Amino acid sequence: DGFAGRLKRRENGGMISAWIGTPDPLLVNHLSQEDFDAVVLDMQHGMWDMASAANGIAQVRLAGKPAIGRIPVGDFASASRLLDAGASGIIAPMINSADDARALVKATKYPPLGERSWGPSLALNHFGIAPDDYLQRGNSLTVTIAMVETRMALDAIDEILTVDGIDGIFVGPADLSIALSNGARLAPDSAAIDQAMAHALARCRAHGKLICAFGSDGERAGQYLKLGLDLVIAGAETAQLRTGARTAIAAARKL
Ligand code: 3PY
Ligand code: MG
Repeated sequence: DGFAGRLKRRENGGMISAWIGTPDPLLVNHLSQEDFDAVVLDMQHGMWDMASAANGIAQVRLAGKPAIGRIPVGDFASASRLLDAGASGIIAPMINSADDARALVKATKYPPLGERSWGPSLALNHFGIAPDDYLQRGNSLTVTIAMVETRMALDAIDEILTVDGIDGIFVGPADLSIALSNGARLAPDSAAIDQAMAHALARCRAHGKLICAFGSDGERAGQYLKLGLDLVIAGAETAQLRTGARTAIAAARKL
C-alpha cells in the first residue's frame, strides 16, 4: 500500500495516526474515516485479541489506510500474526537492548533479515499482492518499530538503531517519564521528555531511521511534528471521545 515508502520519504511531512484500544472493529470503521494517515490498534494496554484485531485491521483497510499493531511486551508471536492479518507495521513496547530488537526483527522480517514464518493469507488479500511478491517485498512493505521508553533503552538507543530490520523507534513519554524519575512521576509533557525526545530524534536521523512518538493530545502531537518526527499520535480514542463529549456538554450548558 506504499505506506512504508511514504513514511520513509516523508511525503507530506510527518504523519498523524489514530490510536485505538477499544476492541471494536465498528469503532475502527468510524474513526478511520477521519483524516488520519494510519490507525494503530493497541494490544498492550488496549483489549484487542487476535481475532478482533484481524477484524479491526480489515476495517482500517476498508478505509484505504495502513493499520499498525502495538503488541504486548515481549509477545513477538503476536507481531507475526498481526502482519499475517494485514498490518503494515508493528510497534513493540519495552525494547531495551539490541537483543530485544533482534528478537523483534526475527518475528517481523522474512529471511535473510529475520525468521518470520510464512502464512500471510489475509495480508495478501488486503495488499492485493501475489505470494511471491509479498515474500520479496514484505520486509520493505512493513515497518518494525521498537519502543524506547526506559532508561536502559535510551542508553542503548544506538545499539538498537544499528540492528538490521529495525526501521525506527517510537518514544513512549509516559513510561519514559516514570523511568527517568525512578517511579516518582508520570510527566509525559515535561522538560525531561523534551530533552530525551530531541536526543532520540538526533540519533534516529544519524542512523537514517524513523522516529515516532505518542502525543497525549493534538497540541502535543503538533509540537512533535514541528520538531520533525515522522509519525505521531494525537491522543488515544478514549481521550478524544471524552474530550468531544465534554465539549458538546459544555456548549449545550452555555446556552
Ligand atoms: C508510553 O507513553 O509509555 C506509551 O507506551 C505510549 O502509549
Ligand atoms: Mg509505554
